[in-house]
Amino acid sequence: FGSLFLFLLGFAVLFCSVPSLHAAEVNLSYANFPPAKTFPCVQMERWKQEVEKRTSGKVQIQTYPGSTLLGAKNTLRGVMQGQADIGCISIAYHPGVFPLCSVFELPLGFTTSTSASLALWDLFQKHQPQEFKKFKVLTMFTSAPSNLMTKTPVRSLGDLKGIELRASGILSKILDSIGATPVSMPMSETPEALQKGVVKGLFSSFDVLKDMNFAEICRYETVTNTAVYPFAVIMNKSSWDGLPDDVKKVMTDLGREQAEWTGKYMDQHVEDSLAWSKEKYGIELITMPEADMQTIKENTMPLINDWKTKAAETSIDGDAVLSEIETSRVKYDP
Ligand code: 3IO
Repeated sequence: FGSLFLFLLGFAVLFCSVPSLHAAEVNLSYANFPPAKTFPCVQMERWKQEVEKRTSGKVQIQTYPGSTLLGAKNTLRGVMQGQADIGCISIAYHPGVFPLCSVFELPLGFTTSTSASLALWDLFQKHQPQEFKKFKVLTMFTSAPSNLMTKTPVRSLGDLKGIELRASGILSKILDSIGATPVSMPMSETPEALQKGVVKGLFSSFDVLKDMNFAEICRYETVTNTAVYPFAVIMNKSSWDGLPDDVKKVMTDLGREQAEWTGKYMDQHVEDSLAWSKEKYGIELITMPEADMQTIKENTMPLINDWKTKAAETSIDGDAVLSEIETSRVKYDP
């Protein structure tokens, strides 16, 4: 009986200690606001897998999509305070907070997420702006160029007059400048606003037709290909400082690659989403008259000057920044 007891005891000790032998040295939480299927969460899972693989399991990352840990507007503060180690933010949800990187909410002429994401990453690397000084920035990327997704057809700017559309940040100002009535809110609040009729459509990239199932309610898609939404993946400073050097290196080396991976995923996914939406809901893709496209260009020009004026208040040379971005656009845009 004694030996049976010892055998069971030994078994219990072994059983309890084995999981801890395999536990990672570093455990990190990663908060994201939109649903798991959307591109910010797809890139989050890819980053998690790459980091876990490249650190041979030394690092384990627990991901929290769909605002299960922190929501769209409190991720910034939550990561600063350490409620999550890592968080994904949409820069447009924080007007005035990012005087440099908000430049990517302007209509700069990027035609893909890949080129805009790489240009944003380069800009950030070059300037290491004050606006992110409380964080370690792990990667950045953008949405694809924004378009109109609406319940009723928008065939010309006339059809846009006064209709309430969801956007955020400077993209809301773009809508205002072309006669729509912008309602600013995060992507994660948009399904309810569309459902209740608070908004009649939205201004974002076409990936969400599929990933948020907006094609069901917004059957008309008007191509404008204007500004993108910039994103940043931020890490709590003391969580970062506590990482072993080899882990820091893995994450640092991944920054640009992740920006490009996300851009490429997004550009392909926009195509997939449009094809899916046509097939499933018979959505109509609308092209604006050339004259209206010209009007959009002209009406949104003043927003560039508004940005420059704001940037100047924090000693940012807006003209220099815009010309660096233009150089990147020529280099990266297809
Ligand atoms: C976006 C945000 C969350 C999930 C999918 C998305 N596709 C494009 C965007 C950009 C956007 O509209 C936003 O609100 O940041």
